[in-house]
Amino acid sequence: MTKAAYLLPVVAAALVDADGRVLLQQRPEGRSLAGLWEFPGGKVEPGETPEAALIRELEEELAITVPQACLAPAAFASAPLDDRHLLLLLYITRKWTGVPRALEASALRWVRPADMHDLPMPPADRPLIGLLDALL
Ligand code: DCM
Repeated sequence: MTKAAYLLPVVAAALVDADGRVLLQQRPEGRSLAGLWEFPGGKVEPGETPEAALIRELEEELAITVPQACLAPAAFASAPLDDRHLLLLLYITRKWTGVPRALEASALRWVRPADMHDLPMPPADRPLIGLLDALL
């Protein structure tokens, strides 16, 4: 019997600064995909809306507050992950409160989409670079 596909919903943010650069964070040692540069975000927990999950993740990971009205869904991509399939939904935001701090990541970096091609990124994040470049 074929195992049912198991989708893992993940949300992430492209935080865009006044110069059109986007915040990436480096996944820490000891976690899956360690060392790779990702759009900040994480899993949508059962019962959570994607927007609520993203607001929670951005507070937990970066200590910033993003008003829900400032989250614009922009693009999605998917990638196999172990025996599951990760579905990554990317939101663009240009407005938040607080200065991003790396509470969970090993480093933060502001990067133009055109320069992201040179960075190692998780498989679901990589296809979003071109879309982001076209949108910003
Ligand atoms: N993930 C990803 N790209 C992101 C954020 C997360 O591929 N921008 C993946 C990494 C993990 C899973 O989603 O496999 C859950 O993330 P976390 O470990 O941060 O909760």
